Order: sequence, then structure tokens, then C-alpha cells
Amino acid sequence: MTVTLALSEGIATLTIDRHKALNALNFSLISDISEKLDEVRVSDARGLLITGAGEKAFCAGADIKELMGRDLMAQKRGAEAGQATFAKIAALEIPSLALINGFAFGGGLEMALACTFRMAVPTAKMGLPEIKLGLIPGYGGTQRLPRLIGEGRALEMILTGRTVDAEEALRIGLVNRLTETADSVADAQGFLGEVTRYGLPAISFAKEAVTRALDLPIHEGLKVEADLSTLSFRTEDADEGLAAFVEKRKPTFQDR
Ligand code: CO8
Repeated sequence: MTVTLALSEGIATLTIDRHKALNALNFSLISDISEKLDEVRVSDARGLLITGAGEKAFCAGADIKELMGRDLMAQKRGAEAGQATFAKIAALEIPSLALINGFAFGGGLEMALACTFRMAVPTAKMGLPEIKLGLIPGYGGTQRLPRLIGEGRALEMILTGRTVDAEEALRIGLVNRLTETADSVADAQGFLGEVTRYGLPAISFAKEAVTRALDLPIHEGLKVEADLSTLSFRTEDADEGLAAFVEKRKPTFQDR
């Protein structure tokens, strides 16, 4: 059971490896993910890829066996720890991508929902099946799923606990793309490369404007946008980007 973090060519790859239990998240694994995310935050990574070890699962959710027989305060602390860890993913300055390489259920799908983007292999299966266990999602699913696919579709998934296949996930906007080759990691790295190819200040301001404003009334969201847009003019990358346009050449951004 392990969580590994590898950094290569500006992309940090976090792999959850507990493949005998379909990468189900026990509390120790959640704590390890949290520590690795702290490392990502202070690294020079420009994008984060999260995936599951093995062919079968991204992550089959919270460890059901570990959840059994715990008192309510312990469950509450567990939910808060999972939420805090996934909030770290959402709060990263850099874009994150969940490569859903198989089953993504319950807490596993909730981890993917905390990422900026999701990409699934064509055989992937997703769902929030907690209702079938007499539970409801506790790692952010009731909040992030409706923001992503709308209230009606989200409640349908949550109340039926049904499994959504990759094609449907693409159609309803649950995932951004499906992988197109057998090398799903390369496909995911290609996607992350596309969304991280420009200057990091502009990337992080745009990400913050969109995600922060989702929780605000539109007039306050527009203020956030105006402030961050103004700030973007103060970067060296903006000097370079504007000059490059006028001089009819390609800009070279320095992430400053
Ligand atoms: N927890 C613990 N072990 C699991 C889990 C899980 N979520 N999922 C699979 N495993 C284990 C199985 O027990 C099995 O172990 P063993 O070989 O020792 O019996 C092994 O992984 C392989 O699983 P299966 O034999 O079941 O494999 P299948 O291919 O037949 O089925 C499925 C794959 C469909 C993914 C099936 O395993 C399944 O339905 N898993 C459970 C999915 C699920 O319900 N997930 C939601 C969990 S609840 C949750 O995430 C709540 C989050 C918020 C909690 C907040 C409170 C702290």
C-alpha cells in the first residue's frame, strides 16, 4: 500500500497503489496523499496527474471495511480529513488531471471531482454508490458533482447510485475527454501539456478566477475577475506576450 509521487518534465504524477483492494482509500492512504500534495505545492511542477495503480481501478472509494463499526465522531473526523485532502487538490495553483483508468466509485470519484480536469479510459466506470450502503457521499461529492454536471443529473447519480460508463461520462461533462490510445498515461500527459503550455501566472489567475467565482454571486465573481485580470498585466509574461504579438513572433513565457 503506497502513494508515489514522480516528477518529470514539469508534471507531477501521484499514483495510488493498493491494487489488491482496487486502490480503496483507507485513512492512512488519505494521510499519505495529503503529505504528497504538500510536496507538489512546493515543487516546480506545472501540472499534477493523479491515477491508480493496476489495470482495473482508479479508486474504488473509501475503504468500506475500515468504515464499519466506528462511532459517529470518528466518522465525522474521517469525512473532514478526506475533504481537507481533496480541498488541497482543488486549491493547487497548477491544473490537476485525474486519469480515471478503471473503476472510480464513491471517494474515488470524489477525488477525481476535486481535480481541475478528468480523463477516462473507454472502459472506465464511475458512480457514487454510497446510497446502496445506506450512506451518502462524504468527501465532497454532493457539492462538486452538481457544480460540474448540474443538480438534476447529480441527484440522479447520487440517489440511484448507478454506474456511468465512459461514453455517458463524456456526454454529461463528468469527464473532459476519453483516452485515445493504449498509452493512457501519455494521452493524459498530452492533455496536461496543452493546459499548462502558457505562462504559469496567467494559468493560476484564470484557474482561481473560475473556481473562486463559482462560489460567489456573479457581481462578486466579476470583481475577482477584474482584480486578477488587472494583476495579470503586472507580470513579465504579459510584457512578453503583448510585445511578441506586436513584433509578430512567438512569445517565450518565463512563468514570472
Ligand atoms: N473498500 C474496501 N475494499 C474494497 C472496496 C472498497 N471500497 N472496493 C473493492 N474492495 C476489495 C474487495 O473487497 C476485494 O477484496 P477481497 O479480494 O479481499 O475480497 C477486492 O477489492 C476486489 O474487489 P471485487 O472482488 O469486489 O472486484 P469486482 O471486480 O468484482 O468488483 C467493484 C469491483 C464493482 C468496484 C466492487 O469491488 C465494488 O462495488 N466496490 C465497492 C464500491 C463502493 O461502494 N465504493 C464506495 C465506498 S463508500 C465511500 O466511498 C464513501 C466516501 C465518504 C466516506 C466519508 C466517511 C469517513
